[in-house]
Amino acid sequence: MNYKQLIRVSSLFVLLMILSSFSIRNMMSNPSSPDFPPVTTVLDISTNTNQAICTNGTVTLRNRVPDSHRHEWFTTTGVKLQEGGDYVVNNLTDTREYILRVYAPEAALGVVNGGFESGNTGFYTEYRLGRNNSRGLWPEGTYRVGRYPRDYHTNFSRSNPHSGNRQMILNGTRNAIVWRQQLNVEANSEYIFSAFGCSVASGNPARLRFEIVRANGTREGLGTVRTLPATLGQWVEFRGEWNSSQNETVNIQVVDEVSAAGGNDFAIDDITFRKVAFVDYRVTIRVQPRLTVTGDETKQICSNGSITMPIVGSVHTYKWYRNNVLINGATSKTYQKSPFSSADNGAYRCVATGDCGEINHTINLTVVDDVNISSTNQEEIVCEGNSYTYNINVTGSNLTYIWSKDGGGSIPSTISNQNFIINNMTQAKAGTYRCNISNSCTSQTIVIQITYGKNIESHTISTN
Ligand SMILES: [Ca+2]
Repeated sequence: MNYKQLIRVSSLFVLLMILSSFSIRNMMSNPSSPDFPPVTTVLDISTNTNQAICTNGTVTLRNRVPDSHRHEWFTTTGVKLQEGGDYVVNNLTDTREYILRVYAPEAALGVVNGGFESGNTGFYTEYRLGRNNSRGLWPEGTYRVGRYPRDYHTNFSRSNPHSGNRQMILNGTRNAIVWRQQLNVEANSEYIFSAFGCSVASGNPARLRFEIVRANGTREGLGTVRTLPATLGQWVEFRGEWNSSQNETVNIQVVDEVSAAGGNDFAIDDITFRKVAFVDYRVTIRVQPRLTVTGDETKQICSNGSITMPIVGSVHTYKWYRNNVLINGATSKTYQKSPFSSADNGAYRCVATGDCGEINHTINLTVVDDVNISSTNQEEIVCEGNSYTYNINVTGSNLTYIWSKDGGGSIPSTISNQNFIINNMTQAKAGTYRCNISNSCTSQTIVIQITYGKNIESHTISTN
């Protein structure tokens, strides 16, 4: 996979792992809530971006991009937070985005036959081409490209190429250019020069130096000069970084610094010179507030009302209790009964549990019962001087009575609340009386119609 392919694949699934570990403390407003143990969660951001990180929690951002050469952490405004390593975000307060900038080498840049699979071609060397036989590399300063070192020197190892079927095998000599190739580089770019080397005969392992020879002849070393391991056939990678300043043609080369004639026999393979590019990966840490609730409260509702847990935060489960008895089936933020009545008065405690804690809240509930007049409207003839009494049957909480009378005229002082009393009937007291009975929830009206009845005078009619 080259780096451009990697970018495409990576855009499909961000290869980031987040390790979050946070302990939940100081989150309970109600001391009766159980304490939560410290929680350690591994978040795979590609699949689980919504997993909770609680306020004041700690998250470790970890680079999980394969083949990354190095990486840096940035804010979204371009402020560098850290060079390399895991980035730890402590004491999270709000949802925020972070950028992981990953530098990785692109496909090999123009190096021809870096793995020597095409044979003895594509490169320059100051070594002489040895003969193609088992004594071909006898004198110092000779080389062959082939399968096994022993094919060209009876004292050399029969070790495999680093990859493929060919490697460059050398009988080392001091300060001669082992391998050189010319390449074009772009301005202000970062490159990685990499090659593999191993010893192929005992004694005086080669010490390889990697260099860039600039167009103006300046030599610039890459990485550190390294001595090959003494173990024959044990390949090690040499890797050096180089930053270009301008577009130019350079030579990249490998030089052996060891002058000894005995030993100093080695092989190289898989030479690459790759430009380093970066890709930004964005990750958002969503911070969930810890569950919070204000203190216990007293609440008055109507029969069709409901009570709601005034909680802030992400909750998974609710449990409701009335006077400490679990209410089966009450598992929502809001508890509603159809209808409520004053018989339901009591202390309602809700226990809410979420990603960021568990919390209690108690609502001391009073239900206002509906106004319900069971009496019917009345029509009555009351004779002058007589009395009339009617008591309205009504239920409901906190009732208010408002009497009115059609056609004007004052309402007798004997009429109050549910008691309709008329004494010593007169014409003026006749009329349609209405009583509106209400509370904070409902109201009803009853009508009492009083007609004046005049007494019939008795006369003696005489006839003659
Ligand atoms: Ca090879």
